[in-house]
Amino acid sequence: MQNMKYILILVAGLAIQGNNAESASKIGSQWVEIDGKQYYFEMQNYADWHDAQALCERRNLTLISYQTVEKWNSIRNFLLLEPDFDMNLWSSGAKLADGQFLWRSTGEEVTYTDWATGEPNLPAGSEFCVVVSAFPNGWDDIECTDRWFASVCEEP
Ligand SMILES: [Ca+2]
Repeated sequence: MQNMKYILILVAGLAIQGNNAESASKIGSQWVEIDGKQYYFEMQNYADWHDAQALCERRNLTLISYQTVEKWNSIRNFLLLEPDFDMNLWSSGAKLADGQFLWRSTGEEVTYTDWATGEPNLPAGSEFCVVVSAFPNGWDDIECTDRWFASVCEEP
């Protein structure tokens, strides 16, 4: 039954692919094309932040970075329509000792943010990695090693 559902989603995805640059379509069980870019949604292997990076690198990909509101909105809107996908996902966001956040996959400073209410809360300098939540909406700095989440990879 699960396979049938994926086939139906795949067919529906192929039907809309190419009609609209902003469309999102499923091109495999976990490869997804959104706004013309391919992402790998790692939904089956939960990992801490370091292992999530390794899972992406194993595919010659990197953990996702959200440089713009458009990119974050695109991923979030896709997730909100995918009940089988996790809403909480690792990003490449990480905090330096001085409290500054970087997208570790690209080395870029984090400029656009969508922190959840009260975040980042920097408790005792223990939360150094950024998980994003499509619902309820918002980002959170959390422990890199103690928590296990799904993740999204992108091409470097
Ligand atoms: Ca936090």
